[in-house]
Parts: sequence; C-alpha cells; structure tokens
Amino acid sequence: MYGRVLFASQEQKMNLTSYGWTDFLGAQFNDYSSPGLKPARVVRSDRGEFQLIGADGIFRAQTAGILDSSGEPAPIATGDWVAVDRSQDTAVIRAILPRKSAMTRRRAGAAERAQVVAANVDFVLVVDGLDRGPNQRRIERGVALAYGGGATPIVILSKADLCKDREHTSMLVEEAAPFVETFFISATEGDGLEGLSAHLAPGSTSVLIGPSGVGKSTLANALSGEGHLAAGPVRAGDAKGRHTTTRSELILLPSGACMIDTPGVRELGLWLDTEAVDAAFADIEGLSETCRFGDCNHSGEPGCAVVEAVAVGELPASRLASYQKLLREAEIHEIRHDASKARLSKNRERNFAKICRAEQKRKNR
Ligand SMILES: Nc1nc2c(ncn2[C@@H]2O[C@H](COP(=O)(O)OP(=O)(O)OP(=O)(O)O)[C@@H](O)[C@H]2O)c(=O)[nH]1
Ligand SMILES: [Zn+2]
Repeated sequence: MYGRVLFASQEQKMNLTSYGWTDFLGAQFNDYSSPGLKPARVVRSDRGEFQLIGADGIFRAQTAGILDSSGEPAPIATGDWVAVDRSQDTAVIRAILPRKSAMTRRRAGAAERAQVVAANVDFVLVVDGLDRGPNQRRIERGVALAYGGGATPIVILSKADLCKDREHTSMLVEEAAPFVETFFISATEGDGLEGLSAHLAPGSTSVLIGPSGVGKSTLANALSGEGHLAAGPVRAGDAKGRHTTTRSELILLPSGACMIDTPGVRELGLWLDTEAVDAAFADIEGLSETCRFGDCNHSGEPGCAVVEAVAVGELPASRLASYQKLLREAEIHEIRHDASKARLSKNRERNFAKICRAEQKRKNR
C-alpha cells in the first residue's frame, strides 16, 4: 500500500530533509497520524511554546495534551518530529513520532522522572576546555551520557589555542575516551572547525554538552558563522562563564548539519544508565571478560583481570574508580526510576479500582 502524500512538491520535501527528515520517518508518520496532519520538527521550545519547521517554513504551534504510554503528559522537546494539525488558525501538535534517541535530564521531585531535553540527536559533542583541562573524569561522564541518550559521542577539546602540549593532551583524552573521535578546536582562531564540520553529516543533529564557560556558544557561533547564539565573557579570575542561554533551539548550520543548543543539556545533570557506563568503559568491559567470576565487581575478588591490569600499570586506577563511581550513580538512577514507575502504576491501579467500585455502586442502585 502507498503512504499518503505528505508533501505538495519535491522542494517541500527537501525543506524537511535538510532538517533530517527520512523516508523511514515518513513510513512511521503514516502509521502514527491520522489524515490531515503534517510532519514538522520542533526547532525551538521555550516554556511550553513551540516553533516548528514544516515543509513550507517555520511556524508557531501549541500542544493538545498529548499523553505518553504511561498516561503522563508527554513532554515535547526540541528536535522532536511531530504530527501537526494546521487546519485551524493556531497550529496544534497532535502526536510525537517515536524518538531514535533522546537526551534526558533527571527532574527533581517525589517521583523522580526523566525529562527529555533534546530529541533525535545523532552526535553529542562533549566539550572540555583546554584552558584548564582535559578533565578526564568529566569527559568519561560526558561520553557515558551520550551513549545513555542513544547518540554517538565526539570529544571537543575547546580553546586549543591555550593548549601547550597537544601530544600529552591527546594521550590523556585517549585514556578517558578510547574509541571516541576527538577534535582540537579553537573557535576564536577558527582552528579545527573544518574537520569537525566535515564529520557532522548534513541532516544529522548534534547537541553540545559541557560545563558553563567551556566555549559551547562560541563554538556554535563559529560553526553557524552568523552569530546566532549569544556568548558571554568569562568572569575574570575564574573559568565560569555567564549563563546566556534560556531557551532550547535547533539551528541549521551552513554545512547542512543541525545543532541543538539547550540549557538543560549544558548542566550535565543528565540521565545515566548502567549499559551506557559500560559502553563508555569498553576497555574495562573487555578486560572483565577474563575475570575469574562472571559477576566480578573488580573490588578485591580473586582472579580479577581488571585489578591485575591496574597493578601492572595497564589501566589507571583513577579510571577504574571513575567507572565504579558512574556505575553506582547509574544504578541509583535506575532503582529510583523503577521505584517511581512502580509508584505511578500503583496509583493508576488504585484509581482504576476506585472507578470499578463506583461503577458497581451505580449498577447496584
Ligand atoms: N582562548 C579561547 N577562548 C575561547 C574559545 N572559545 C571560547 N572562548 C572564551 O570562553 C568564554 C566562554 O565561552 P562561551 O562560548 O560563552 O562558553 P559556554 O560554554 O557557552 O558557556 P555557557 O553559556 O555559560 O554554558 C568566552 O570568553 C569565550 O571568548 C577559544 O577557542 N579560545
Ligand atoms: Zn574483575
């Protein structure tokens, strides 16, 4: 069977293709939406207000109380592909297409839940500044977060103009992020930008993570070449930058790649899971295959290949400690998440029981 006609012309389709639209999404769209709805991507979200890019350009839209699979209000994030109803004066988002990846943040509160801050992300650019760094622990964490979101990490060593010893720096970064593509970049001097641009394919979506002041906005500006995003000066005396971003925004770079700039992802307060931590420490995972016990925790068990690797200087002890720390953190996330999920479904069961009792009473009357 043929899908519905989604675009009036090839040119219209191209408009969305440049933002990452694929035939795969087209097929999903046909499954998920009812006639009359059009595909669009969220390019900006600011406290419940959305700007979308559709086949004929950018427009504003509202949501219509979409619920997720567990009956909670579904959060719409920058980068989401949505089905939108444009038959009325105000465009209304009716459905969110399944995400291929999502960067999520822990949300404080009794029921700890994850909040999506950037959706459908291909690359997470883990930015670390060479005015101080490289900070191996932070890089490890960033790489794990990228894997946790289902994206590919890329390490960006920013402010490379301030780096005195690239060889030594490379060695340290290689230790913290083996198998991860790494770029030395000086956004202020325009150094290394071309290599990075070439790596970010047209239609792909990247997001920048890293602490305040490492140069994320400056990098995004340099890549966009238009001064799209406001960068603030670092306060004298420390390396903390001013917070300049308040909303979450997806921009199309001249190279054809998309980039999401969002305060939520900057804070690094992102969701971790144990699988992602294992992926970020693939070297330790590899070593552990020869530990005597299959469930070895690498903390003193006999025949532990990981501790042995530390003893002979093959694996830095600090990296093993970092792995175990992140693993613990991820386990706590997972336990809390499961607990709050269980709590939610309990509530729902209770509500359901209440409805059943009320219904029974009504019948008995
Ligand atoms: N020397 C040097 N300084 C840079 C470079 N890139 C950024 N900076 C400086 O670092 C400071 C912080 O840069 P921002 O781009 O605002 O940092 P940010 O990561 O976006 O910070 P937040 O918006 O607070 O998250 C600014 O003073 C920049 O001029 C670089 O490549 N070399
Ligand atoms: Zn072991």
